Amino acid sequence: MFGKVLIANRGEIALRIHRACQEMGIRTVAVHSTADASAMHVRLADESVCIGPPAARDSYLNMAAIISAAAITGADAVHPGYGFLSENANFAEMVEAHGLAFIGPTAAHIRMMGDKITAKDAMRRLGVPLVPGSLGALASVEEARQVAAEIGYPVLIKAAAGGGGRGMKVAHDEDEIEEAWRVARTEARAAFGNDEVYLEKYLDRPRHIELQVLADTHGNVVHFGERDCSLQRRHQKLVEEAGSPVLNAAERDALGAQVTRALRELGYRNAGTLEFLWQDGTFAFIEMNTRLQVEHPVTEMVCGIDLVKEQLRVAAGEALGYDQSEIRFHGHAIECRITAEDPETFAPSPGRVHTYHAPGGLGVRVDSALYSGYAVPPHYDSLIAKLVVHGATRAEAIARLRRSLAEMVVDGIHTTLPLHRAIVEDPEFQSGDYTIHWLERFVAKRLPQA
Ligand code: MV4
Repeated sequence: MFGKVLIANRGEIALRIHRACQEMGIRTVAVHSTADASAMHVRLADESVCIGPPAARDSYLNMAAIISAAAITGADAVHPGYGFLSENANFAEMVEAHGLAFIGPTAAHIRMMGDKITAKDAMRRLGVPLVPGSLGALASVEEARQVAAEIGYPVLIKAAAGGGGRGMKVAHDEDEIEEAWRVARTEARAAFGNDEVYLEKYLDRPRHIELQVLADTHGNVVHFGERDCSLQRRHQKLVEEAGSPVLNAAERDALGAQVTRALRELGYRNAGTLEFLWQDGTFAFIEMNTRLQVEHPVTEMVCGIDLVKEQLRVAAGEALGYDQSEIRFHGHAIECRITAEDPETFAPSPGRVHTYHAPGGLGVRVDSALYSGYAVPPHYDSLIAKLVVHGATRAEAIARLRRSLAEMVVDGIHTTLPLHRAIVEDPEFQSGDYTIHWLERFVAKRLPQA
């Protein structure tokens, strides 16, 4: 096992990784910007190195500074967390070129999945179901028109380098295809420096359901079930659940068997998540994330495993040591992402937290790097805490969530706690009957009428 791991991240996820390392007897190195000198991940790590000024591009995205910090401290592995450099294939390559282990997949697999066209092509060849659409990149607007005519409108033109909904345009009929093609390509070029686009049938009311997988370097691949991440606004997830309210055990097993077979054939390693759109009982693969995800705790709660420890073990070359039949799903878990934002306008609300009180009790977990007196810096993502609850049933998890949200206090800044309190009271949320569009409408209804 590794002796020392450098954590190339900040906030709650840096702390989350530190905790796993500490329990495994692994020393930790925190890296931080000048804005994060008094951050909790820096306080708790065994060692810390300042890697640059506040702007992420000069610190948490500064590959040379991070590799130097690893060399200076004698770390033997790097955990990238999520965001920042976690899906940067060049960084994974650089880490390994310096004799360090990258706690994640190979650079080749990061690169393959980073391009949505090569990702879909790989999954298609491996027999994973996809949304109907173009085979590969579109060469011209004529080709887009031809594929759209074959599969039927509405269609969606998407950027190969896409993500977060940028470079994505719907065409409802043939009259809209030229404009959608032009706008998608322009946005993709501006956002990603890559104007390759592809086309898919547009699903109008899907759920976003993703499957957590883990692979060792000995050919063993397992899945830890699905998460339903449909409750999002402008491509920011607010609430995630495990399992999905619409999936039963047989459907989970069937999807899991298909996906683990595919990833075994691909020679994938470490943790990964396959994203699907689900509509009317059918799954269609859209993208794969080659990192640990923000919402991984709901999976940990229902499976009783520590995904970060598993990542560390397989990165060190250990075999999984268990098979799919030994992974059991217990009860239901829900996560609320609490951000430092106005709960109505979503304007960022950085600043000093006067009082922080985390809820507790059976089945309650809070992943947060907050403390009373901490000043949330304005330079980074606004996530300040993940409140995760577990219950024997979805109804028990919801009751536990309601009382945990009532107990939690974050004073001094605006947070989305009031919005989460409203969501748990909603009968449609409670029924589990929602799509990716539900939260957008819920937020609009709450706003004072103009
Ligand atoms: C789609 C779709 C409908 N049909 N693809 C949005 C970002 C990217 N990850 C994929 N996205 C979508 N792809 C087809 N063929 C709807 C979305 C989508 C979405 C997907 C998941 C979660 C939230 C979403 C919000 C808006 C649109």
